[in-house]
Amino acid sequence: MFLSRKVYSLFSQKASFLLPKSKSIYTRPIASSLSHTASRMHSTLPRLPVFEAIASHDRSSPVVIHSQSGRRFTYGSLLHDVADAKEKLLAEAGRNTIEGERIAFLVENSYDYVVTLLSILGTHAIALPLSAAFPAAELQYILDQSQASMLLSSAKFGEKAQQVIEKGLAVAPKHVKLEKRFGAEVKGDVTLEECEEGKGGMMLYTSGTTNRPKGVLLPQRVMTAQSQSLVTAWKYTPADHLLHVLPLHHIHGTMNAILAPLLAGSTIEFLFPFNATQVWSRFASPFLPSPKTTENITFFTVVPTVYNRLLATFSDLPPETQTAAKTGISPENLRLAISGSAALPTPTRKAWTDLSSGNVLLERYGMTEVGMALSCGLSHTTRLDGSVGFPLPSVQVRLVDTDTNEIIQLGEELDAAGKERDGEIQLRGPTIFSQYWRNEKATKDEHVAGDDGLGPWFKTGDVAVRRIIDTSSSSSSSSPSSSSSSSTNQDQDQYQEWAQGPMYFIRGRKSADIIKSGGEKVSALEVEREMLALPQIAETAVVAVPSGNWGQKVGAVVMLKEGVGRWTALDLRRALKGRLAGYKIPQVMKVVDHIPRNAMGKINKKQLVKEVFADQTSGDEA
Ligand code: MLC
Ligand code: AMP
Repeated sequence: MFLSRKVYSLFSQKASFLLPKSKSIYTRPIASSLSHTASRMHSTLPRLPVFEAIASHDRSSPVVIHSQSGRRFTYGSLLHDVADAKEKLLAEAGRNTIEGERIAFLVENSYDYVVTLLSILGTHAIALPLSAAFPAAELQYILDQSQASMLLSSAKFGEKAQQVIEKGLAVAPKHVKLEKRFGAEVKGDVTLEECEEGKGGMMLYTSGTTNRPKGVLLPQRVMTAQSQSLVTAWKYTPADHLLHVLPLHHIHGTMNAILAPLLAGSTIEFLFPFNATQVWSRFASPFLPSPKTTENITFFTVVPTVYNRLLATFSDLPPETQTAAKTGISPENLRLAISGSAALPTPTRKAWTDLSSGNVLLERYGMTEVGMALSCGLSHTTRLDGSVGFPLPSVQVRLVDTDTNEIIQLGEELDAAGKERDGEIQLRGPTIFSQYWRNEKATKDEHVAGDDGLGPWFKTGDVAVRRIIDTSSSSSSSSPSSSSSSSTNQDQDQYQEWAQGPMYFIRGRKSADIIKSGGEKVSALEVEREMLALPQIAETAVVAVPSGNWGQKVGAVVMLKEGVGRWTALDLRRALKGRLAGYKIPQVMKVVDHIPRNAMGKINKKQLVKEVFADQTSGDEA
C-alpha cells in the first residue's frame, strides 16, 4: 500500500499547505549553509509525509536553534543530514534493511536528536527515544523488552549507554556512537523515493496499569495523523517559533513540539533542562533595551507544573526583565501557550492570564497511546476553565457511563435525577496506537469492540463529563467562579469547525493506581514492586497525594518489617535511587502499623490517602 495520498486526504482541505507545491519527486538543489559535514552528492529518503513537508519548506528557514549557544540549523541542512545519517545507520547495521527493528537512542535535546529520530524513520525502523535521566536498570528493561537491535548515543551520553549495555541485558544491542552534526554542507540533491507504508514508527514507554512500563507502538501513519491533526487544530506555521523545554521520550515533547512543528515549517528552540529563570529571560530577551535576540517566542507547550514554577519565580526577576517578560508572553507576541499532560489548576490558569495581559492558556488532553485527543480551540471563547475542549480533527470520542456501561449519547449527559453522568473516554481513529509491544494481552484488554463494524475503541481509563456550552460569546464560562475568557485583537477569535459542540471536562482516572506527578505518569504497582524488594518493607501501598505544585505527589504508606528501627522518607528515596527514575520515587511516606484491606484483600487507595495523608494536601500549593 502506498502511504502518501491516502493519509493526506484526511486533511486535504485544512492542511493543504503541507503538500509539496510542485514536483512529485523532490530534486531541487539546496542552498549552501555554514557547516562542517559534507553530505553525499546524491542521497535519498523515503517519500514519507514528514520528509515531503520538510522538503517543501524554505531551505534557509531555521528549523532548530540551541538557545544557550545560539547555534542554528536550517531546513535545508536538516534534509541532507537526515539522508546522510540514514546511510550511516544502515552501514553500521551492516544489513540492507533494518525495517521494523527497534533503534534506541540516547541523545540530548538538540539538532542531533531531531536528525537521529528522522534518520531512523528514514530507514523504516522504529525509533525508541530514551531518557538519560533514567537509571541503568530501567533503561535495561526497555532495551530488553523492546529487543532493540541498536543503541545510538551522542558523545554526551556515550558513557551512560556503555554502562547500560555492559551487563544485565539478555542480548545487548549494538552500541553506535554518533558524530556531532554541525549542519550539513549542502552539495547535492536529496531525492524522495516512492515507498510503501513500511513497518517504521516510534515507540514510547509509558507506565500504566501493569507493574512494568509498556512500549506503545506508533506506526508512521499514526505519527502522521497525530501531527497533522495538531497542525490543523493549532495552526502551526513557518512563522511560529516554539520554545522547547520538555523531555524527549514522551508524546508531548516529541509529537506536539517536534513532529507537528516540522510538518508546518516552524522553528524549534531547545532550552533544556527546564529552568524557570532561563525561560523568563528568553521570553524577555527581544523586549529588553539591549536584546540578545529579536526573535520572540510565539508557541509554548508545557505541563501545569512548569507554569506553576514560572509563576512562582516571576517576582525574583529584575524589574526590567519582568516588564520585558510580560510583553513576551502577552497575546500579541506569544501566539499560543498550551497546557496539558495533567489537569490545569484554576489558580494557575488565572494567574497566567493576569500576568500575560489576557493570554488564556489553551488546555488539551492527550495520552501516549493516542497523541492528543481533545483540545480547546484557538478562539478564546472556546477556552473554558476546567475544560479540555472538543475532539481534535480525525479523533472519534465517546463516553461510556462508568456506572451503567452504556454509551452516553449526545443529549443524554444527565441522569434521571439531573446529575451529570461520568463516562470513560474511549477513542478511535487514525491517531490511535497499534499495539503494546509484545503484550497482546494488554492491547486486547485496553480495547473494546465497536458495535458498528468500524473498529474497536481504546479505553483510556480517564473519566469525563460532557457539557453543552454556548461558546458563541466571549463571556462564556464553565462555572460561575471561572474567569471569563477575554478575546484579543489577535487573529485568534476564529471559527474552527472541529471546536464546536459539547465540551469535555476531565473528572479523574478510573484507576487509583495511576499517578500523575509534574506531568509524568507513575504506576503505583511499579513503585510497590520495587519497594517490596527492599529488606525493610513488609507491606506498602503507593498512592496519589494531591499537590498544588505537582498535581499529585507519589506517596507511600509503609509497614516496616519487625526489628527495623527508624526509617524515613529519605531512607526510602536513597534505597530506590538507581532502581527507579527520580520522579517515580515517593516524595512523601508514612509508616503505619496496619494497612486496611477489604474482604477481597484489596486496599481502597482513595480512602487510604485521605486518612493517612490528610495533612499533606496543602503546603506546596501554587
Ligand atoms: C523531577 N522530579 C520529579 C519530577 N520531575 N518528581 C516528581 N515528579 C516529577 N515530574 C524530581 C527529580 O527526580 C529530582 O529528584 C528533583 O525532582 C529535581 O529534578 P529536576 O530534573 O531538576 O526536575 P525539575 O526541573 O524540577 O522537573 C520538573 C518538570 C519535569 C515539571 C520540569 O518533571 C517535566 O519536564 N515534566 C514534564 C514531563 C512530560 O513531558 N510529560 C508529558 C508526558 S506525555 P532528586 O531526588 O534527584 O533531587 C502525556 C500525554 C499528554 O502526559 O497529554 O501530554
Ligand atoms: P501519559 O501516559 O504520560 O501519556 O499520560 C496520559 C494521561 O495524562 C492521561 O491518561 C490523563 O490521565 C492525563 N492528562 C493528559 N492531559 C490532561 C489534562 N489536560 N487534564 C487532565 N489529565 C490529563
